[in-house]
Amino acid sequence: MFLHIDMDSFFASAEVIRHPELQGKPLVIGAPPKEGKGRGVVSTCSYEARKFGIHSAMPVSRAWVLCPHAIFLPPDTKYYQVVSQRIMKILISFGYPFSQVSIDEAYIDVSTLENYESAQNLAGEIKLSILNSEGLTCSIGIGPSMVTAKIASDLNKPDGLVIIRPETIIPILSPLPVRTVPGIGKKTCVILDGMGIKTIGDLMNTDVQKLTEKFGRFGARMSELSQGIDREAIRENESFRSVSREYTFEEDTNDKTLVINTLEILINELHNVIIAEKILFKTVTVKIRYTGFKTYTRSVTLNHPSQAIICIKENADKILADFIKKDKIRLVGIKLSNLLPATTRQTVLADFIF
Ligand code: TTP
Ligand code: MG
Repeated sequence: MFLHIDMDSFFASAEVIRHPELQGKPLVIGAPPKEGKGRGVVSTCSYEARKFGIHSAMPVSRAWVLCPHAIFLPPDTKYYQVVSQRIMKILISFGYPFSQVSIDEAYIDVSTLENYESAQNLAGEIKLSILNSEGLTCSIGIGPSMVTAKIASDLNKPDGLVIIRPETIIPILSPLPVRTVPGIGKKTCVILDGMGIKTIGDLMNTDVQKLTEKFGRFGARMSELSQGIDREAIRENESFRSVSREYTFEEDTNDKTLVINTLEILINELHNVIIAEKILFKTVTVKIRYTGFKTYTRSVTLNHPSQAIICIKENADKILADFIKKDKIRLVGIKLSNLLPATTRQTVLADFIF
């Protein structure tokens, strides 16, 4: 049994908290609209703005036409990350296996609870706790699998609480459009539509062989997901907090090239680990120990999780530049922390324009 927690209109609601005068107004977070000439997109918008047809990923120029009197604000991802971290801490504090999957959503595994009523009570407590401490509402879905919990959290937004029980999977999921299934994007939808598959019910009733012929392994996964079956288990964020490598030079050195090359080797090693373990990182830390054992560390935290080696290298080089001085270096180290499992959802997050 899983809970999926997703904050309501997250960036917009976070802005309302620090600008209470925006409460109840149509609020659009995104690139500057420039009186309709702006070329960027909408990150998100308040539910009041959604009434005008505005939604995430829409060109801001279109949002401007739909609701010129809306308040437009640029995203402040640093601030949203801080709020997000506080919310995730609240979720962790309930003590169940936990996995954050994007800036505003997480799963918790409540299989140890006796029944759906207990899960529902817990969800109520979580909602209250986030509301009391952050002033924000979220929507929670409860289901026998991660995919059902995720679908459920989206069914009654905002401030929703929806339970899908094993016996209600078919009646609840069947009428929903295939697009509702996490992982089924626009392109897949078009192909499915061409096969006459429009609803999750259609997908459930399609022979899995027909789907694998068209989509390969993903076809089989789609078929399972449509039945609410998800073999994914929570890979706990806490299971590893960081991965690191360090190297002590034979002789203390202030040879810049040697230090940079050594760090590069360590970075390559670490990168292999995170690829093999399918994890994303958000924080890069460089450690330097000088002759005499004086040790320094400095970190950079990214706005969103990454698996890119270039991200490690660029940040490490920047930090290192400050560390290479006249003093000789005894040890160099690199650490990646703030780790997340690389689930399918992350690829979606990485697509966001931050
Ligand atoms: P979502 O949870 O998808 O959206 P939301 O929280 O704004 O609204 P909802 O109530 O429907 O859950 O995404 C979380 C945040 O991620 C969102 O507040 C802004 C950001 N985001 C983007 O920047 N671009 C996007 O295209 C999407 C979908 C989200
Ligand atoms: Mg959300």
